[in-house]
Amino acid sequence: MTPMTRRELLRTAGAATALLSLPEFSAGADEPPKGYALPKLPYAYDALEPHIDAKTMEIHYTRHHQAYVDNLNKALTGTEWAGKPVEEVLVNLDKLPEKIRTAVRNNGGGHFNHTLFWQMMSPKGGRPSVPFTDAVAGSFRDLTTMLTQLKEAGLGRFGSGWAWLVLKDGKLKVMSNPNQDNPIMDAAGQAVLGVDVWEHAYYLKYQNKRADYIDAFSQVINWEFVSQRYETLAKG
Ligand code: MN3
Repeated sequence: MTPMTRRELLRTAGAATALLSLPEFSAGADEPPKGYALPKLPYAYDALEPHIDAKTMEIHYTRHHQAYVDNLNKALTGTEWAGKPVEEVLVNLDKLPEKIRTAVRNNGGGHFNHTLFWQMMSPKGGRPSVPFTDAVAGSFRDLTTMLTQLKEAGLGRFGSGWAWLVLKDGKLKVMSNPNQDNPIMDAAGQAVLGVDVWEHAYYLKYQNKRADYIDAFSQVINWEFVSQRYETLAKG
């Protein structure tokens, strides 16, 4: 094998450096990166076993969530909305060009929902805070009743979607949305807790038994995160 000339070596090293420093989203050469990126998963793929299996977590995160991120970036590239906080984009869907509106609704919703969803679960979920417990008691009698309603909403969703615990005008309520819709899209409130009831979230382990999956989900809820989220949202 011919040893590399100094010139070749420099060229190769330069190419490698350029590749590494490539922004996650290719804007113009002088513009900062404007794209969305997959957030870091706050635990290992197998951390929620046996309730949520490692294979499902890995595929859900690296393929499904990644696809929402990639397609959102693709849809928004070259528009004034590229790089805006995803929440801001989702509450302004009616202002987006019509030809990208559906793609942004689906993929922006997918990115936003899953970013929340990963944080709403944890191997050590802690306990609901007193202010959150009181708010749940005010709207549902108790936590168990709220979780039962959340499960019913998830089971009642035909096809793919989400069941949510939502804060709207200081009150907590349960609702469900189709596809990757989030309550903020229709000004229905802010999601405090949510469960993904797309088959991709549970089929490998639970097959068609969505009820068993929702029960398992309720075992890994990150009550500390959910309580904090409630308290932050309640302050307005
Ligand atoms: Mn999903």
